[in-house]
Amino acid sequence: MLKSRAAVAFAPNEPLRIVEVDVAPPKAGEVLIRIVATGVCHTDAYTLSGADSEGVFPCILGHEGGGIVEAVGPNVTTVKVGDHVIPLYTAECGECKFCKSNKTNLCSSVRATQGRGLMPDGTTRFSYQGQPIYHYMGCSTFSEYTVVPEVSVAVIPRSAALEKVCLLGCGVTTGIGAVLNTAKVEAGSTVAIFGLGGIGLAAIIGAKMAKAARIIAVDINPDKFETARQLGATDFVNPKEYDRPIQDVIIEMTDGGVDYSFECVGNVNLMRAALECCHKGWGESCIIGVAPAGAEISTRPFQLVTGRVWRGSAFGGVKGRTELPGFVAKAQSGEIPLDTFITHNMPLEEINEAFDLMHLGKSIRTVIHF
Ligand code: NAD
Ligand code: AHE
Ligand code: ZN
Repeated sequence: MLKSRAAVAFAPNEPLRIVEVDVAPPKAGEVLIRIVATGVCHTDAYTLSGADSEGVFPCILGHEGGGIVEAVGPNVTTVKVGDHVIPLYTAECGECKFCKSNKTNLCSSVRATQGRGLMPDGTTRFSYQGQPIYHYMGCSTFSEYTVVPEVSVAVIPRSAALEKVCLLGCGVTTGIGAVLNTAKVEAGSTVAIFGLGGIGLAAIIGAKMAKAARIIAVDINPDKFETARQLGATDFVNPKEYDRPIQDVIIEMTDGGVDYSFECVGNVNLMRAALECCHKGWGESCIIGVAPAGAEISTRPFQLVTGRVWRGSAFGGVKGRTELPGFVAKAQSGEIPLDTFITHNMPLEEINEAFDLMHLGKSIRTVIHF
């Protein structure tokens, strides 16, 4: 057993507690990673809030990490000790029906046990005072040491700064990928992005990469607009400044609606607005935000009958083991400006402050250093 400092979520809605947990060695097909740094994503806060139907406690949250392989279990062939890696919450086995379809990145190899906070053999590698601690999203990056399946590891070049490229483990890749991989935005398009946190700002980068002509940034926190502008947004809309539905405002601004919209908040009313601000005949809306368990989306079917398309994106449609090295290269060349996202850096001991800053709308991403 290895001792590891970890921020443990003992119960929903309680601050994380920094304790020393025990980490069992990796079993067959598993990899032990020393996490160097991790981002804090809104999905961690969502699960901590108790709204996640897959939330199991006590657990070690975190899914936006970068680290170095410390040990590998039997039969591991594609990852070795010393490799620099990003853990993946969307595995890539290359062999399941999903991986082989070439239509989705949603690998099924470890997803069922992952959703129950377990390793593929149905047990946990973490324990505290002899009691099991659950894994989270197959990553649990809020621990100095974590164990993940081999299929959930993307190997990246050693030259990449782990305390920056950790953000490619979720937020930045998700936003960019949703635009480029899922929606496949074309040059000249008009795009609306709802929510300007880590995901929405990354979607702006994606829209810029796709050469969108107009990028409309929507947020109720006007402090987010300056960063959005730096990244390439051309128009800024604060729904609080209008007393009519925001979809009507955007339709008016765009001579009938946008070509593409992205919901990056997790609010079902906003998802409806994002769909309904799309242009008749061809506008497509992509849901990225995660809504609470039990929430449902609605619109008039007529919206779809008249040509709008509603779709969703998980991890930006990105197959992590294959595609993350390309994202890392773009970050290293400056095409993906990760520094713009890192508003705060802090040690693990202060991680609850990272959640506070997120809830107050004062951070884009806090990077936690071990
Ligand atoms: P964040 O908290 O950093 O940003 C959310 C932004 O939305 C904030 O700027 C906030 O001011 C804004 N906002 C809140 N209510 C709004 C409203 N009514 N209208 C307009 N803007 C509003 O969060 P994040 O880390 O960027 O994550 C965003 C969402 O994406 C979350 O739901 C998260 O769980 C989800 N997510 C999904 C995936 C995926 O693969 N599908 C990946 C990562 C995150
Ligand atoms: N457990 C949640 C599902 C939440 C969800 O949709 N997660 C996204 C990633 S969010 C990352 O910040 C995702 O990838 N979904 C696809 C998948 O396989 O989980 C719930 O609501 O039950
Ligand atoms: Zn995330």
